[in-house]
Parts: sequence; C-alpha cells; structure tokens
Amino acid sequence: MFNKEIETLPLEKLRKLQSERLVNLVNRVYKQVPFYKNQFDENGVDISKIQSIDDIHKLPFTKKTDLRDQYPFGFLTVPQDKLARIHCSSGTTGKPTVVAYSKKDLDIFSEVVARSLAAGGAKPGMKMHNSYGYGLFTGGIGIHYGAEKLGMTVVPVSVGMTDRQIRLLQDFQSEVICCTPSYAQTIAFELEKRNLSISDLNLKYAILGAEPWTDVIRKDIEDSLAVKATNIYGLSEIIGPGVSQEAYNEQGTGSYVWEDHFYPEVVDKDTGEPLPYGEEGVLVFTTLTKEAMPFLRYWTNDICSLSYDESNSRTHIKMSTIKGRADDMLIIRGVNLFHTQVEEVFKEYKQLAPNYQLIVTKEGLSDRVEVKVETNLEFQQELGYGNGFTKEDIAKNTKLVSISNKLKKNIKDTVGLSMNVTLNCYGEIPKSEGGKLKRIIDLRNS
Ligand code: DLL
Repeated sequence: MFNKEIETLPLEKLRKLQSERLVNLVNRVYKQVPFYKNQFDENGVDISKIQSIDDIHKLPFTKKTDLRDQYPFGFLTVPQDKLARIHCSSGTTGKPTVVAYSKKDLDIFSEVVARSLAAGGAKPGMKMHNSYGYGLFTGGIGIHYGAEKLGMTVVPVSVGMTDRQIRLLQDFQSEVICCTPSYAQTIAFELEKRNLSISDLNLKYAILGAEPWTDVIRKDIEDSLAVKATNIYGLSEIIGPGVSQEAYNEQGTGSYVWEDHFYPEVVDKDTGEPLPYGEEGVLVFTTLTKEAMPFLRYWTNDICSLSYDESNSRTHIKMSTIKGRADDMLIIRGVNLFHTQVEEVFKEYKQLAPNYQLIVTKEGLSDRVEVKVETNLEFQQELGYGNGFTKEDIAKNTKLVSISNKLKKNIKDTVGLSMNVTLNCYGEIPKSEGGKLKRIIDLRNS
C-alpha cells in the first residue's frame, strides 16, 4: 500500500475526518463561490446545520450544465494566480468543461494516483509505459506524476503510433502499462499481427480505465498481454484518474474509492434520493479536500453501486464497475438497454473480439439497432481471411453467416430485443481520440 495509515484508517476515524472536511468545505464555498451561495439560499440550506458527513444529502447537486454556465472560472475559490494547472474537456458537444488545480490539489492528485497504481500491482523501481493521452486530457499527465510519486520510472509515450509503443515495450521491458482497455487491445492486436511473442515483453500489470469495460475484455487483455489487469476510474471534474482503483489481489470485487478525498454516494437517477449499498444508481462525488475548484455532490451520470466489506484489506468503500452512463442508457422500443448487456452475449463466442458498437437509428416509427462486432484474428486466419474480409465475403461464407445468425438469436433471447448484427474484421471499428472507444452511436435525433 502506498499510504497504509490512510488506506486502513478505522471507519470511525475516516467518518470524523470526512465530517471535518465537509463542514470546512461548505463554509468555504458558501463564502467564495456565488453559485453555491445562491444555490444554498434558494434551496433553504442552512450551513450551520451541516455538521457531519451524514448531513451531506441536505446539499444540492452540482451538474455538468452548471460547470458550463460558470465557464471558465465561476467555481474558483482561489485567485487565478494561485492556479498551478488547468485541464479541460475537448468541448466537442458545447463549451468545454474546465477544471483548475492549485499546487495542493496537484499533490493530492499525485497521492491518489500513487495509491491507485500501488493497489494495481505497481511498485517503486518498476517501469511504467504510460499510453494515456498527454495534454488537456487528465489521463496522461495525471498518471505520470502519480507514478513518479510512487517511485516508478515513467515512459511518457502517450497514445498512438502503436509501432513505436511496441518497440519501446520490447526495448525498455516495462512491467506496467497504463492505457484505455481498448488501446490495450489494439497493442495486443498489433503484436499478434507482427507475430511477436508476449515473452518478448516484460509486462506484468495493466492499469486500465477512462472508458467502461467488462470481464470479457479483461480476460482478452490478460490472455493476450500476459498481465494482471485492474480498473482505474476517475473524471476530470473530481480530479482525473485515481478517484478509485481495483486492487490486483481483489480483482472482480470493485474499486476502492479514496474517500478521505472524494466522498461517494449512489442516488436514484430520477429522484436523487440516496440508495443503500448494493443498489445501482447515479454516482455522485463531493471533493472533500480540493482547494481551487471544489464540487459538492457532483452528478457524474455514471451508473454503479457501492459496497462495503469488513474483510477487505482497506477500509475505504468499493464501487462496482461502471455499468454505463445514465445518458448512455438507451431506450429501445420502450426497453431500457445498456450496451454492456449486449457485450455479455459475446462471452459465448470464441470467434469474436470484444470490440463492438451499437448504432441506433429510426426505421419509420420504430427504433433499429445494428450491432457491429469484430471477429478475432485467429478465427479470420482459420477462415483464410487473415487480411480481413469484405461484405461480399461475409455473404458467401457459411461460417460467418451462421455466427451472425446465431448471435442475432442469442441477443434476442438474452436482452429481449431484436437487433441486426454486422460482422467486422479485427481492427475495423474506429477508436475515438485518446483511445476511448465509442460504444453507442445514437442517430435517432439527427
Ligand atoms: O477519463 C479520467 C481517467 C483517465 C480515468 C485515465 C481513468 C484513467 P474524463 O475524460 O473526464 O476523465 O472522463 C470521465 O470517463 O465519468 C466515466 O464515464 C468514464 N470513465 C473513466 N474511467 C472509467 C472506468 C477520465 N474505469 C468519464 N470505467 C467518467 C468506466 C470510466 N468508465
């Protein structure tokens, strides 16, 4: 553990620390952020009544639209000349979301990333191949400084130019790789294409996040890169990567939220009411220690559940994997659908690679879903399509036709919705910038 004292702090002490931090924060933002003063006054929030972390539900939520309305610096609680760094979203869907950090915030950022990397198996002295995008995205730089803080040697390669990545992985023999799960799959694919053996590399741990992924993808990456793969979660508004992390020796049981800094709640997506442990809802965070741009009850839109188990190695709470985003939940002909439900069906098929996209369109008054999914290289080679296949090839090949028909039926039986299935060759489905794969393209309103 990077910070054993805090990571194993007895619950009672953790709650006391959170309470002190919350009271301090509420008083600070009431005085310094006009947005919060107005919100408290309008909602009748009496700050003298916020005395412990159990009072947190009395506070209003902060939403992404509020950040856009306060663009760029409306949420600042320090003068601009005290800022040490500014990150922001790409702003492709409107004004970018700005997040600003003081020197103290950057220290906290490195601390939580160092804790996360250590929980994911990384150790001082190991080399870290960092393929998260560097720049305005918090992934690259955030992981970078956390790895240095842990005492690792960082290879700041960023995303893309996979040829060079593979050469550096071979030459430097890095033990840890950090990137999106979809980029880890791209690297594995390129290795296979070049007939390189994983024994040419020295990878042991992959710390993956920035997009939703499931156990199907985990298995694919662990098999193809010979690593232990763990989940790292975070979002720029809260700090960046390192809000939570799965421990490498507790895989599959959720990711520890570093709740001395980020207090999590899961709430009902329609009513905002807090939900008990184990129930799925929208994840909400309060940044208990952030100095420059703190947020109260920030509505992440990510869907998950929280769970606490006394036998865990750390006392901090765990969050489940992200099932999807509240705004990613599709309603298809009246039925709620997360893309991860379709992904579950792919588990049965050893011919498929877990790269897929759901394209939703309107056909008359009805919704139409097309599932694009890639076949894997091994299967393609078996069929004699090592270099890929065309639409015409699919129609002519009985094995390909049979798989897409079987898949269509399985999806209908499992998810309860009819969808069209299109097979794509490995590597054909485009990845978006920074290595994040867009799983849903909803064209119904365009
Ligand atoms: O993606 C920060 C990050 C960088 C996290 C590197 C992990 C590793 P944003 O670009 O602000 O920040 O995107 C945040 O990405 O609300 C989730 O919807 C999604 N997300 C991030 N990590 C995970 C994960 C970074 N492990 C948004 N699983 C979040 C599922 C994730 N979704």
